[in-house]
Amino acid sequence: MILIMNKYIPLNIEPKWQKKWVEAGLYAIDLDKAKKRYYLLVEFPYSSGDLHIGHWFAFGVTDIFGRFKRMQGFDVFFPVGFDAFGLPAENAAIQRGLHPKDWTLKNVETMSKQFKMMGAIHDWEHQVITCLPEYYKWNQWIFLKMLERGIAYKGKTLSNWCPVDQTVLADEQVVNGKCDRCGSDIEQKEIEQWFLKITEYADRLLWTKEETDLDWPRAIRDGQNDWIGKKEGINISYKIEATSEKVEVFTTRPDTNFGATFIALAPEHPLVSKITKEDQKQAVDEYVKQAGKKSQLERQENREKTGVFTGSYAINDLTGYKMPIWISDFVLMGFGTGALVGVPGHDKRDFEFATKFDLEIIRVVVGKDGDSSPITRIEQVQEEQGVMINSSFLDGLDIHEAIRKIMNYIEEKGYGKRTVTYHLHDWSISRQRYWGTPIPIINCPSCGPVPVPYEDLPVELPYEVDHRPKGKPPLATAQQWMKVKCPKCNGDAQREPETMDGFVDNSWYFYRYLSPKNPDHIFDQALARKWIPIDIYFGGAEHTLGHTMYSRFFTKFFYDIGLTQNDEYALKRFNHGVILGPDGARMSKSRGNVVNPDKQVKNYGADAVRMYLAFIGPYDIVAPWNPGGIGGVYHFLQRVWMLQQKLDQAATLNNKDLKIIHKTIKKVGVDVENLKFNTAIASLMEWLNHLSRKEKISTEEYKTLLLLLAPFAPHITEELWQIVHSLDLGVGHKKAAKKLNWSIHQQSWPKFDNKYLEEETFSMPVQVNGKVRDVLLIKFDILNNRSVIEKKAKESAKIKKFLAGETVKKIVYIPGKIINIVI
Ligand code: ANZ
Ligand code: ZN
Repeated sequence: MILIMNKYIPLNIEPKWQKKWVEAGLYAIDLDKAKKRYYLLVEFPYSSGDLHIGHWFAFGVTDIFGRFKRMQGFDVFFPVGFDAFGLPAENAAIQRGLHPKDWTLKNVETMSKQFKMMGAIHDWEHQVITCLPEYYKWNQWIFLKMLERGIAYKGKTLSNWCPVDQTVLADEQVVNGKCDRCGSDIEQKEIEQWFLKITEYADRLLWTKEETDLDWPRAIRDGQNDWIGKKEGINISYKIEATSEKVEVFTTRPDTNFGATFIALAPEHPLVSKITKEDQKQAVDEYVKQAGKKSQLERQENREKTGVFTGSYAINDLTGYKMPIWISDFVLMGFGTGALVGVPGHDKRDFEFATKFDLEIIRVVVGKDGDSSPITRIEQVQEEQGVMINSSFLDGLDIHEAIRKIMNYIEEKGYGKRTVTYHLHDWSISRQRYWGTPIPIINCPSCGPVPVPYEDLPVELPYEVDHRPKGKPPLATAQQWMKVKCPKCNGDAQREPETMDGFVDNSWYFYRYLSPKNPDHIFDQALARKWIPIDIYFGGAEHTLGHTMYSRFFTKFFYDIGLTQNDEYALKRFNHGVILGPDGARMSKSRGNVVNPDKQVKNYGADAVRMYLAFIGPYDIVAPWNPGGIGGVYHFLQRVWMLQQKLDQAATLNNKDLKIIHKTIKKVGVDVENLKFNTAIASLMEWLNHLSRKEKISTEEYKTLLLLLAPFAPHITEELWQIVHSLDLGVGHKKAAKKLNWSIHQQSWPKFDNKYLEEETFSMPVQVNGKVRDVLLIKFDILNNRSVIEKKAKESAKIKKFLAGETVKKIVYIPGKIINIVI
């Protein structure tokens, strides 16, 4: 026996291998020369301070996948970086007197150190830190490009305004109508801001059914489509009685117009002041004031309807009906025309409003249930389908047909015009903050806003500012910095003191990863051609609407200006789960439930922590952190370690051994490919149990075990690999170490041989109209489960192509032999 039995002590091996891997440049890849590219992206972390268990979950588990892909022969690019601008840095400045820059860069340093303890294949050479001028210069560059094309523009929008802090607040910063910082009542105020015209891309951002080349979760596609909220309808104008004014409403259901009984305006609607009658004025003013205290978000919540009558009426041209004009905060100024026509019989919100204020309810649609009685209960409100009644020339038509007919009629008569509206709004990027990208604009008293010339980029953030100014953004206090000459007239001018929303930074960082140091270009176009779209993008489900959609918008813009050749940036998106705090709530510093894994790493090793995180459940699991199970995984690794004792070159493999080897190779490979890490680990454990029962194990099976385990537990497997090799080669092992492929992480993923799996599976040809189009591996134990077999056959990607748009006439299945689908 040549083996020296060391105990498995992770701390003795993990730092050692991490160092050796870096020295050997084991994971460095040349993006330019790489042959089989695989771009693995995980949402980069915010530079918040410490790496917590959530980061390990996001990056450690995906590293398993990356390592697996490497072993399959891919050149895996797995970069890291930091989303480094943002409010917490500024709060640290305000609360603890630390400079946001110092605070952030210190955090980056700590987190990088912690990251490296994971033993991942991260490519640090391509790191990106968004708060550095070499990065944010390109935010400014993009802004100027967008400005040139009219995609960036200055406009006004109603915003939540805190009169005490003199600042705009995001919806999340408004709590019960009050500023979350100072507690004063907020107002809705028209504020000038810089916008990005994402609405110009609304149609292109819509996911269509035909998009089959992108593998994005249904929930994201639907979520984004809902958010874009494309609606085709018509704007109808109604005369206001006894005035020369008209009120224009947007409706998707003009078919119901014979049942229209009121008009409702948003409280901010410009007509309000014009048409309010004297005796209603006081009530209206008071209502408008109260509505101003609610954020737009709060107004959309389902609450009891409120409103005030203006005293004026509009005339419905179709019926001559005098519709009272009300104002109500459930009508949003930012949607349609800011006014709606109320049809209480066929819109639930209108019904609630009408019942509350005793307005008339007229039925104009009979639904599936055949109920044509007067509508008195909300359950009777038929919104989606039915046949028209009480509607003159529309009577008897299906509502969809009626919509077309009445739209034509209204357009012919000149009462209105077809239109498309979107729920999506242009993206306001102005922030009255310090720790962000300065907007590259110079405000000149004679020329107005003038773009900073490209050659003057970046506009760097000044270091010295007052972090708590009243009534102006912090940058406005940096007087030296503010003062500039106007690039147009050379007169005295001032810089734009506002900074960009942090979502600008993270909308395109994955392009910069390709060539983070390139001083002349936003990114290397040749590399982008090769590496974009990203192969797989992991991140949190909370980014359905913001980040993942903004990134699509930026990509489409890059495409339009000829920077890239793809107008989508990721082939596949996977929303990973969330590790909650031990108390079951989302981890957050303020709750004090953030778990830092350093202690566990110290006790059990990075390998055990990574593997445990992959083992706790499916990768989209949402579960509280419970370190209780790490010990079990550690014990598993310990047993793998101890198996050395049983190594025997004379050991032979019997049929049972071979079967479990090949079964496990296959199972682990399929599972990891499908991101089912937990079940992959379970089958490794099963195999280990088999091995533990044996008296001797062969080098071959031990090596295979190590290879399968290598992506999960890279350190222990490397150590054992070296030990096995020295056993293999006797005294010459030093020579082996010098050989090119010395590391286990340079080996290929083992291949399985179907021969050993034969008893469990058989190959079943799948025919379509008598021609073999695919061959499926079927387990013997489901041989007689006809419906499962049929389903499998129909779901095969190859077969689907032939079935698309066809009707299946019959399916002939001969168990254990063949299946034929007749179309
Ligand atoms: C008349 C009508 C009758 C409507 C009916 C619906 C059903 P959806 O419903 O999601 O497609 N609307 C228009 N402008 C609005 C605003 N500024 N704030 C709040 N609601 C507004 O959205 C379109 C409908 O939303 C429009 O169609 C309008 O109500 C309402 F049986 O008009 B409808
Ligand atoms: Zn000027």
